[in-house]
Amino acid sequence: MKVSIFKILGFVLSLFFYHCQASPHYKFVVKEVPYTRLCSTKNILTINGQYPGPTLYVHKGDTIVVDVYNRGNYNITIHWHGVKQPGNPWTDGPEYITQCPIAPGAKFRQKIILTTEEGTLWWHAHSQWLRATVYGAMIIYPKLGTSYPFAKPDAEIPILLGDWWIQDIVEVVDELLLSGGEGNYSNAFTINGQPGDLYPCSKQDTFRLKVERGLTYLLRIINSAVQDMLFFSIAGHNVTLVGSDASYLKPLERSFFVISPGQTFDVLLEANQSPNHYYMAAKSYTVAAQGVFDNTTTTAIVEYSGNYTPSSPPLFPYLPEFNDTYAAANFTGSFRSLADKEHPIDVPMEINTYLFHTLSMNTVPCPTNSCSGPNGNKFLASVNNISFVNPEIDILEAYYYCIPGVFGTWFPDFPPLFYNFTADDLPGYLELPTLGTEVKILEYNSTVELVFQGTNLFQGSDHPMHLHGFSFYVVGVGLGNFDNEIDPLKYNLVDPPLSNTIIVPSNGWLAIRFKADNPGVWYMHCHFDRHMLWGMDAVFIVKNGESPEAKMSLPPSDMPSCYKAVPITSKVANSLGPDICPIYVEKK
Ligand SMILES: *[C@@H]1O[C@H](CO)[C@@H](O)[C@H](O)[C@H]1NC(C)=O
Ligand SMILES: *[C@@H]1O[C@H](CO)[C@@H](O)[C@H](O)[C@H]1NC(C)=O
Ligand SMILES: *[C@@H]1O[C@H](CO)[C@@H](O)[C@H](O)[C@H]1NC(C)=O
Ligand SMILES: *[C@@H]1O[C@H](CO)[C@@H](O)[C@H](O)[C@H]1NC(C)=O
Ligand SMILES: *[C@@H]1O[C@H](CO)[C@@H](O)[C@H](O)[C@H]1NC(C)=O
Ligand SMILES: *[C@@H]1O[C@H](CO)[C@@H](O)[C@H](O)[C@H]1NC(C)=O
Ligand SMILES: *[C@@H]1O[C@H](CO)[C@@H](O)[C@H](O)[C@H]1NC(C)=O
Ligand SMILES: *[C@@H]1O[C@H](CO)[C@@H](O)[C@H](O)[C@H]1NC(C)=O
Ligand SMILES: *[C@@H]1O[C@H](CO)[C@@H](O)[C@H](O)[C@H]1NC(C)=O
Ligand SMILES: [Cu+2]
Repeated sequence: MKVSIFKILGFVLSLFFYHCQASPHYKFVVKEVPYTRLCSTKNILTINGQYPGPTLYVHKGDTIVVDVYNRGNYNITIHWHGVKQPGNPWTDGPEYITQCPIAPGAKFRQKIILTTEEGTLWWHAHSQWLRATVYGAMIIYPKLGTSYPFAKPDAEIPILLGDWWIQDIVEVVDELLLSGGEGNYSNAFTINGQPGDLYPCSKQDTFRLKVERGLTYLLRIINSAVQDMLFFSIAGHNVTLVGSDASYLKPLERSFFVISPGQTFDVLLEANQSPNHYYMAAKSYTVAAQGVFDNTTTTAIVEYSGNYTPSSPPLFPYLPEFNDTYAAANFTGSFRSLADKEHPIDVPMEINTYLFHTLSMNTVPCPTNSCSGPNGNKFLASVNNISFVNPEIDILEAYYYCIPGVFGTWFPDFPPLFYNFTADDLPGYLELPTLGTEVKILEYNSTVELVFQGTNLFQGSDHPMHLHGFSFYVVGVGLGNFDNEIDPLKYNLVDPPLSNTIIVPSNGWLAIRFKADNPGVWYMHCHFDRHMLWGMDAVFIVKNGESPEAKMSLPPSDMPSCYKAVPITSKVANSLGPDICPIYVEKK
């Protein structure tokens, strides 16, 4: 058999092009697989059988395609956390916001459009709490031919912080909904899926990071826990934060840090200590330190190579007290953008849309005080006193096809009532929220300043707020009530960090700015899944602009739809008005 030289050359060339083509393609098969942790085995949902799920490796500016096959028994959606997806809310993922869930047996081809993001992001399920096991890292390298704004690290390691529940996660949520209380807490935290040495039946599988003295490691750290902010530290070593949420920062050297669910950090670890075994450890940061919470500690081991007798057990790092708000706020408040020639910032300076959102915990009465929340009441949560209720048809579909009666457009710019938001003794009647499915409509290109104000209703709490479709500049943060006269004078408009998830401090405020230049439907929510489930979420609709680039793309052909579930009586008659509906299309 003769094989022509051209065929061989062609094969070599095709390999070459396979590796540098701009549109990598991934296959995600959602399926149930048994996993054993903490001495007990349960079936968990995974992608391709992996827990944590597969890492996506991409370059800045890539567009990638992921075919998601749902071979599990639950409705599911997948979200690409921190990817702005310009004009393409269709494959963003949050259930009942931009799509109906992918039903068991169904498939959805999701396009992920990267633009300015560079560093670390992640992907996770965005339906119920399925992200407890369905999550993975997304590593975004600089464009080919460009480099990091720091010396090239010798190796890069994803560090996914997560949690483990002995109970089935769907049962946890069902129980929580039924009882109206807080439900169960996680039983362990994990590093790369492993609880570590301090838990039963876990020691043999503890994650080990082998290092060589003199080398520098880029840790790509993601907090994928369902419910907890985490303190993190490595014994004997300071680490240097150089990026967060796929945007570079001025280097920040610390002996420990705090990371909220949804946040991602790029951290340099220099292996510059005497060869030994050192624990890396994480535990909860929570202001509810007297209440119930997962107070366990997860560990992994940093192991130097070479001949030596390691300390046994490995050296343990200092971690602050569970409720050390000062330590947490000091760290988060110290982030600064690089803001240099190669990484210029673009903070909106002229604001035309001012928004003020109160973030509150709420309670509502239950018949015969039968719920397991405080005083037999049921827990809810709200933004501007509206506890968000998921619609049956997703908002994007209702918006695009002008389906009436799905959502209202009256999400308020300001809370209905101004009171001392952070007072110690707020009257109980204020804890009752309004239920609603309201959106805030933004004109294309509007410049938005949004101040989050944490309230002390029921109990103050930190809230890691996450916005889909945008990165925003964090221009100010403080404790107590926001002062409209004084606080804006102290804004950082020079080198504010660019984020997609940020901790609004307990009984404090935080101000962000962004330009609404991404047409579509974009979810905003607390990244504690409990708070999100209770209604601490809201939706922005950014209208189409004039030019073709300023318009939403067309829906994908295999878009999971809830449309058929609801009979449409009138074709176009809609309560939203033609000004809001971008296109009138009759759905087939
Ligand atoms: C799955 O999603 C469909 C479409 O929204 C919905 O009708 C159905 O009730 C969901 N099933 C479950 C178990 O949530
Ligand atoms: C919480 O989890 C435990 C097992 O870990 C289980 O026995 C219990 O029923 C669960 N629910 C509640 C409300 O505690
Ligand atoms: C580690 O960083 C802290 C600041 O967070 C500094 O005070 C300390 O000296 C540093 N330690 C080492 C060993 O460099
Ligand atoms: C964690 O909480 C349990 C009971 O809730 C308590 O017995 C234990 O001492 C706590 N552990 C730590 C490390 O605080
Ligand atoms: C942390 O909790 C302890 C009790 O567990 C309490 O004494 C202390 O005041 C709390 N600290 C803060 C900063 O709230
Ligand atoms: C953090 O703490 C240091 C040392 O106490 C202080 O100088 C700095 O201003 C604090 N930064 C923030 C943002 O709180
Ligand atoms: C609001 O409440 C806080 C906490 O109790 C208190 O320190 C502050 O003085 C109050 N502010 C006003 C304007 O009453
Ligand atoms: C929220 O709305 C409910 C219902 O209208 C009202 O009873 C409650 O006082 C409001 N609370 C606040 C903080 O605005
Ligand atoms: C939106 O803003 C961009 C950048 O500032 C500008 O180039 C563009 O013309 C604006 N478009 C509209 C419709 O205002
Ligand atoms: Cu929250």
